[in-house]
Amino acid sequence: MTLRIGVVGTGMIGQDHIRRLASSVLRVEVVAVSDVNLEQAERVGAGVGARVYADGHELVADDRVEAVLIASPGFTHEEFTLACLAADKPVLCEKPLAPTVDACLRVLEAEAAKPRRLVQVGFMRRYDDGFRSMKERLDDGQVGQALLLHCRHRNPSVPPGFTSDMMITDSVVHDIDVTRWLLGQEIVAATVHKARRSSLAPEGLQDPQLVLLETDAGVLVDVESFVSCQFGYDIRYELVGETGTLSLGEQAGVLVRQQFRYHGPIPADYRERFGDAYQAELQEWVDGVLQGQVTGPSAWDGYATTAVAEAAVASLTKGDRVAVELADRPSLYA
Ligand code: NAD
Ligand code: ISE
Repeated sequence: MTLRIGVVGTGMIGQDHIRRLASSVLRVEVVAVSDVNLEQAERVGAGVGARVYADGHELVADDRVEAVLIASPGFTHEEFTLACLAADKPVLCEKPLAPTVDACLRVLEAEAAKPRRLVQVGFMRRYDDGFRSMKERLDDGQVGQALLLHCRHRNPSVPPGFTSDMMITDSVVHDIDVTRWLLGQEIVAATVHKARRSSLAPEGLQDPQLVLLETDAGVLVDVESFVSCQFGYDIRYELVGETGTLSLGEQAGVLVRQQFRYHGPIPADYRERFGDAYQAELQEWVDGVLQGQVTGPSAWDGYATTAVAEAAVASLTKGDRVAVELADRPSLYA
């Protein structure tokens, strides 16, 4: 069996997903691509023999397309996800599910009326071997109950136009999702502190920031968001439990010890660091859809993450602790 999918958005991550789907993900064929940048879509589509659409809605309506991957910018996610739901087609939507709480709630409402889940959100860290191992050990009781979680999220640089809010809505959303998934708890408040600004940060960017999250069980989570760190893409985690700690080790491949020194490579960006996680995310999504199931990060996870991110952005603006109020969880996401 082969799943025929369409991809909306042929930019940076869309091309990375399409290349992976065409080369190493099994039981899948990219039959259509879409982008408002038609020239780019035609070039990418030609590379995999896919039909090309300027309008993503035409791609969703194409009978050959059985499932959709959305890799266009966040502000387009609501309309394409709703179109997939209306057409009863499974959809893997890149993060965020939608940029505002209200937009996420509209998606939740549309999906909650269905007999089964169709929407998955692209929180790929849940598919990373290191993160999975941390969760297995925590759930296994190896370090007792979680008390604290330290997260470091460093990017060497960001594209022009990246804002201080995006350090939360584009980057820290991954740490918010990992926190909820790893601990199995909801986040009830966010406080953002502005650190001394790096002289190398793009003009106007408040970089770095320290985001403090509180969970409903009282676990405190600190997230360093630093997007102009210069030296590489650096993701670190340490969970402090009652009887021990769980640390995500270096992911750099081979560490060389030689002539009284040791050294190793640092990933350049998330495509390199999380390449295996994207592979597992796509393969598990394809296999699940072929079996009529969508089991990865849900629209509820997308909604809850956006709600926390919105609170954190409000805290960045106001300087205060901001509480997170979640809607009632529909039974589809029990
Ligand atoms: P990008 O700007 O490189 O690509 C987006 C593409 O979408 C562009 O080619 C643009 O022309 C196209 N587009 C814009 N409006 C469209 C529309 N209405 N219909 C079809 N195409 C449209 O951005 P990117 O970095 O590839 O990010 C895309 C999405 O993926 C974002 O939501 C981003 O947050 C997410 N992302 C996720 C990860 C991850 O690690 N999970 C990494 C990077 C990006
Ligand atoms: C980017 O959009 C991603 O999603 C990456 O995973 C994240 O690490 C990076 O900070 C974001 O800008």
